[in-house]
Amino acid sequence: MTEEKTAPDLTELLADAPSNWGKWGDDDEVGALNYLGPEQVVAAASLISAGKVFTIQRLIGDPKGDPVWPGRSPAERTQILDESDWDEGGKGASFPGGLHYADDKINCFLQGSTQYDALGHVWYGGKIWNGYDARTTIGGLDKASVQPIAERGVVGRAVLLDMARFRGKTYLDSAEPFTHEDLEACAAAQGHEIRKRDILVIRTNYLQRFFELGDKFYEGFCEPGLVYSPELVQWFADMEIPNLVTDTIANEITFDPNNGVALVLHNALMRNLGVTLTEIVDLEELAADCAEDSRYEFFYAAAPLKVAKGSGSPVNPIAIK
Ligand code: UVW
Repeated sequence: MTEEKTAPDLTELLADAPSNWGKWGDDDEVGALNYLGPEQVVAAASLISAGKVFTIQRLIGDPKGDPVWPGRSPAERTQILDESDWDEGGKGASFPGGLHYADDKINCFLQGSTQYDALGHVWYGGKIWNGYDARTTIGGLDKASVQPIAERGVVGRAVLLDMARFRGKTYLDSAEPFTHEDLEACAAAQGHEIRKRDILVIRTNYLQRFFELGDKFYEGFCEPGLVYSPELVQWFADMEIPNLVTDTIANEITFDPNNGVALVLHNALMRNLGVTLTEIVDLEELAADCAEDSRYEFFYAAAPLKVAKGSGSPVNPIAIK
């Protein structure tokens, strides 16, 4: 993947963009998650009425394949011990009482499945979230790793914005853009509003194409998604959005159609505003249920794994209605 020759530098493009650096102190590592305090958690709990629970992680090690960012490889699960290890000459240890057990391990990118990105996962201009030096990432994230996000947990009111249904499509097209105004229009069509401090959960169903096309999915790779504009970034800042969750691999249009820059919003939202990003979720069952009961608001809880110095972590978020 190459940056277009004419693409401006992010330092130039985002020179006047809003920033939350320092807003929660010089030591902050969780950014806009600070918007989710006890008040938001208690209010979100009031959305639980039917007792319906949805887990929105994609399967790791799916026999049909795991969609990952180009250049990353899917998780590999290796069986270490199983019943055959207690056959004649096998490596299974003998335990008093006759215990046998299965063991396995996975070798995976921490961003290679449904995941939270650490705030220090992307940067430009030599600085990561909150102004920490990008050299603090060398050999592992000393600052703004996924660990503080995992220790805090993410709980709040979430709204599903079903952009695919809103546009009358099975899934959005490659490189199909949408804006914050489209999100508001989608919410209005669904019969609710987006409130301050809502966790935004956006459905494109784009990854269905991965399962339909196989490796061809990656030809001319450019996902659909939100597109950078100064107004969109200001809207996220004003709305105090803590967390953006999507069912695409990288949460935004891959290459900005206006300037060719890759992953502008990773930088404008995550690096600069501290908005946490959650990627590759599976929203199909939840979205079908929202369409059926016309309730697009729900209680959301997620805790990525506590990985020391990690730049991301797998997660299985839960939505409850
Ligand atoms: C990159 O940052 C390249 O990808 P992602 O956010 O999907 O981990």
